[in-house]
Amino acid sequence: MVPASSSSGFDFVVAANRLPVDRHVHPDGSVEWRTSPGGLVTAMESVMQDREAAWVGWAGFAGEAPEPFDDGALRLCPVPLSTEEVADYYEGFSNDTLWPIYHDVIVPPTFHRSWWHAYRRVNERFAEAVAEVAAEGATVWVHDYQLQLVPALLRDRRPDLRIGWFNHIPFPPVELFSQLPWRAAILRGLLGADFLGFQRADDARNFMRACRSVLRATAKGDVVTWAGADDAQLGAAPRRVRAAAVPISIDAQGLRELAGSPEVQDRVTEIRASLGNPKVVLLGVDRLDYTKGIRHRLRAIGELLEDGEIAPPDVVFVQIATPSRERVEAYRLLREEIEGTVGRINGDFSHLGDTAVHYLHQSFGREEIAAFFQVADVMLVTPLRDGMNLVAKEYVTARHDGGGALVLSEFTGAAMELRQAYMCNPHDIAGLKETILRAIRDNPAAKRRRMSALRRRVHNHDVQTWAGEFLSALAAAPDRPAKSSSRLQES
Ligand code: GDG
Repeated sequence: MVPASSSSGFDFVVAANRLPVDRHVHPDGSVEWRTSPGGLVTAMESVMQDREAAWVGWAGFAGEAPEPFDDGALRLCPVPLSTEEVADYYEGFSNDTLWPIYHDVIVPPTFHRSWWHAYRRVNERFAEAVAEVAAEGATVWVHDYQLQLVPALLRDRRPDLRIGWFNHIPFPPVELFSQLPWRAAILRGLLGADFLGFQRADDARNFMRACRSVLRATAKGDVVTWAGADDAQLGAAPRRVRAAAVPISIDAQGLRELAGSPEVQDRVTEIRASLGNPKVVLLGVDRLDYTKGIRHRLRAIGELLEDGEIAPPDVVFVQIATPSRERVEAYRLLREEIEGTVGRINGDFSHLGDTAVHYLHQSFGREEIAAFFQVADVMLVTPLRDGMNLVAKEYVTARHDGGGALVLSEFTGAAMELRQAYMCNPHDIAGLKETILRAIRDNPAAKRRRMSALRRRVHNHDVQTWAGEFLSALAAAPDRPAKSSSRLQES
């Protein structure tokens, strides 16, 4: 990457709800920004080389935003959110309206017009911030469901830009999407992009169907053509927008190196010993979210204990449930329910010194998670719906010793790629129980063959490949925007 300094703007701009850094305030009041661990930053690094790049996003706390600052070669541009906007745009519309609709309505979505107004206002602010820092003809990569209006709002301000959007979560079937009172506005927002990337081909197809049915647009192959007749934002000229699957992945090399480091290896031994050196460790690692199927998983584990198929101290289940969205009611209820279930299971099946279910409602460092993956003989990834699920990809990569087994829900994006996993339908508790037992009891050679194929797949399609594929698709998108002088006129 080259130093971010250009006064004429940046060639490459990322817009995401969050900046890739977290603020830490020390006891003496001094502030430190730490890069948040995660694949997105690594992916962006690989595509930002030799470009002047900026990242527009919320800094993670309400109130006034800090001035733009540099993190290495990257310019970070914080977008402010008020306390009310955090509640209405982020916790409300993003996480309590869109999130449930986009995840099969596992819990009922909440509709509030005031939340929608906040969502639109914040999207405008993001579009404004990107428009200010992007150089003439720059490439802009907008991320995720929190910013679906940004593509059109940005094109309106800056028709010279090449705009791509990637959806990290599923795109729902039109029958569910149509519940949204603001469905047309959201589609119009997205159609301001040149290229729309989705996790699965089914998500892209769902989007195309929604455009056809809600906007009466023409959708052929993977291109939507729409004149935007009733939309001032897009103008009258028909636009052609491509929508296709570009499945996300992980920083496989980084994780392999971390997993193999002596410190992590030491932790693997320590963790196994703390669990009483069981014969079989079953593991779940999820944000505590109703999409992740933790309740169904616990139900299956509880019944397997009851049937006497598994029992501590030989077989133990560890569930890491990272705290998430705790101010949203559905998440509070989920936590209560899960913790009640864990308590009941342990009450019934644990003995002094032999715990059946180890439940950890905590966040751990990356090293610790990499160690847990290697402790797990069977990894349980059982979401009811998940855009991709990076945990599945991380698990098979962290098991560089070739051991382990992955139980994977067919309702994850990862299931489209990780075909050699032990596939399950988490709604089918009897089937889930059988699959878990098969993953425990299958012969080791068969398990190793599966794991080796899974590891190869992730190795060949890592997060760097993903970012490269997305940007190539964006560069080749059907309608090259005309260079315009609008920005120069503005300044
Ligand atoms: C969204 C989509 C899509 C978890 N606990 C800890 C921890 N983690 C890490 C995992 C993994 C990440 O968080 C979770 O990623 P997922 O993909 O599983 O799920 P979402 O957070 O729902 O992400 C999803 C993803 O976006 C990317 O496009 O795959 O479908 O819902 O990396 O390892 N990391 C650390 N401590 C923890 O306690 N350090």
